[in-house]
Amino acid sequence: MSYPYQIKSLEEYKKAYQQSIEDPEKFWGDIASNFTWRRRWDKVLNWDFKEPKIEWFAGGKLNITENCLDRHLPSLAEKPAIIWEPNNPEERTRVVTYERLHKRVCQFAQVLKNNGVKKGDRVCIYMGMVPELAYAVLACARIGAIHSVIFGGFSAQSIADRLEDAKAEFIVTCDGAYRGGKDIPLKSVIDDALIGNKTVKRVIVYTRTRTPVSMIKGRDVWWEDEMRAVTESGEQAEGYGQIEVMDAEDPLFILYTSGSTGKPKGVVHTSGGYMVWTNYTFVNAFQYQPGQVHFCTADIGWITGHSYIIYGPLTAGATSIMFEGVPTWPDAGRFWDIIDKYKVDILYTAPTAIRSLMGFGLDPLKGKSLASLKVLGTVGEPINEEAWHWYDEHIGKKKCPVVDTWWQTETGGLMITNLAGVTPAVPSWATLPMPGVQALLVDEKGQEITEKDADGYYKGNLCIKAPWPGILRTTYGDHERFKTNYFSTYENMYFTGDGALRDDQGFFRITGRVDDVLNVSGHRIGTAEVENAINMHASVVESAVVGYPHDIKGQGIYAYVTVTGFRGDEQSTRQDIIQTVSRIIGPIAKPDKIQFVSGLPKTRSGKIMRRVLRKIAEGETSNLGDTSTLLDPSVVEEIKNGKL
Ligand code: 6R9
Repeated sequence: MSYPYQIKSLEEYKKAYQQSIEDPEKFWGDIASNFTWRRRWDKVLNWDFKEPKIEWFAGGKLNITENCLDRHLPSLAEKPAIIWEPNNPEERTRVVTYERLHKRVCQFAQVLKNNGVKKGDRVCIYMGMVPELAYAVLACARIGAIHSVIFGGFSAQSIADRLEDAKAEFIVTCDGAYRGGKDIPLKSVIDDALIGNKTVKRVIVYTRTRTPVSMIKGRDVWWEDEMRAVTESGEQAEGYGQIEVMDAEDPLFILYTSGSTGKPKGVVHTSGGYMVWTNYTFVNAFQYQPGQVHFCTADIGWITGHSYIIYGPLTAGATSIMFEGVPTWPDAGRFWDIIDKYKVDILYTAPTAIRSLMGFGLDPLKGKSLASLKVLGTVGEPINEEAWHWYDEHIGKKKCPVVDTWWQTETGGLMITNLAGVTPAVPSWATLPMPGVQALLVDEKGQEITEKDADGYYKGNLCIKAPWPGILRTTYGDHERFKTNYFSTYENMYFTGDGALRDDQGFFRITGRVDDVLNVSGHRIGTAEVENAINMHASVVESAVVGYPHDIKGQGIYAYVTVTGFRGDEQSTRQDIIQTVSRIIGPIAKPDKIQFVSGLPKTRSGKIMRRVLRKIAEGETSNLGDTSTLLDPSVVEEIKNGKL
């Protein structure tokens, strides 16, 4: 594999950026020509942010799995596509070559077909990090079914909501999953999610933990039986694992993510643009070289796993590590062991993981070489300088460029990042936009910021002026919501929800969300979602949730709650509320702090003044700003003085 579009110097970056803005159609058309298409596109880009409508490579026909698998077979058949590291380091690892991956994906594609899955059907995938998860994702893509992967930490209720929203008819799951010292009974969670569900026709269950499961006749089948049936029926059978030729703009997947209001929304990505974008950003930001081993520590349940464990690396013919476990089990040296074991070249992880590992000191690094590392990356949340330097010094030994990659579920791939060793790195700055990304900062009214603040930076809300190939195309089943969420705050711009600074060189530093979305350990959670879950508890009258700075998680969840009374004492009611949130959303959304209050600070029109609550949660009680519009300012005094 060679990547003629890999940028090799700052000059080349500047040139590529310029070209991508001046003539995006030529720029992206040239790059897309390096992929396998069944039919060339008629038009590289059609767009209108007002409608909004975005099409890349319209009229083009392809299948993304042909680009991930088939086209590599002549040269990379024996090369590892996926190296799987089990939760338990004593268990056998699995090396899946491109040839084997191709075969397994074709087989499972046939299994899906045998079970009635057709092009456009939604298949929900709720599995642990086993290679079969990657097979399932790619098999869906191969036959044109729309995959919707749900992270294993979400509750039955969250799954039920997503199944309903996507009107999914099929589920692929596991009996259970191993994560550190825990066994998670995935199938049993699915069973709970399916109570009352009328659309799901088939559940395919892969055996991982041998946890007892209840298999429902006519609905549930075993992965192993289905795969055996396919292989025994003769691999050469006509149509076996056959590719569905997709339109460039056919949906590839739905991935649910939290917004500032309501339930999570189903972000829709399509085939052609997403393929080009994940590949282009992978090859450029990490400066991937053929033969290198790439280790992205994310779960495939998040966009980072979709784009940088599966699609980006595989379209590039890379070797991608898939790790089933957690960084601190059996001990805090696990990542470092994996790096030495497989001679990992690129490590891509989250600031929260770095901070948590920093907390163990340098002992877990003793005896680890880490000499294979060439590039380090971070994603998911702003990285503080201390963590950046620790990563650079103790993991990269000051010889590996650190790329700080800012992007979102909605952007499909990296948006603002330095390119490893090619463009400058600045601790805690994401720095420069990728070619094709026209980022700008605006004020509340949508006017571009032209004046610097007292510190010498431009400061505002981060927007993007024109589409890049990986932009989301809609929110599933609700195009109006897509418009309201992303294109209505500011006219003719995609609004990211993030605030940022920019310096004179055009470098960006992302400061965090400016909307009601929290970022807890790199996971997006809407305050409204957590409030709704808290409010389900029988003793709760109302609640307000804000984020506060947390040493390891980046942000913690702080809930102000009014109750009708305590069942038992305060502490047991607190535990009950936490349990409720865990049931309704999942353990990742559990509040870190709950403060019981007699009332919430509301304006005369009934709006909760979150600004004030945020300040109190941050411990900044001296300057709460103007509270004169509050209905009852004494509430603020009480909350300020209240103990946790
Ligand atoms: C890929 C991913 C998106 C939100 C985004 C921003 C935050 C991501 C960041 C970062 C600062 C970085 N974020 N990367 N903030 N620096 N390098 O994380 O997608 O789960 O949708 O979250 O994460 O606030 O808006 P997603």
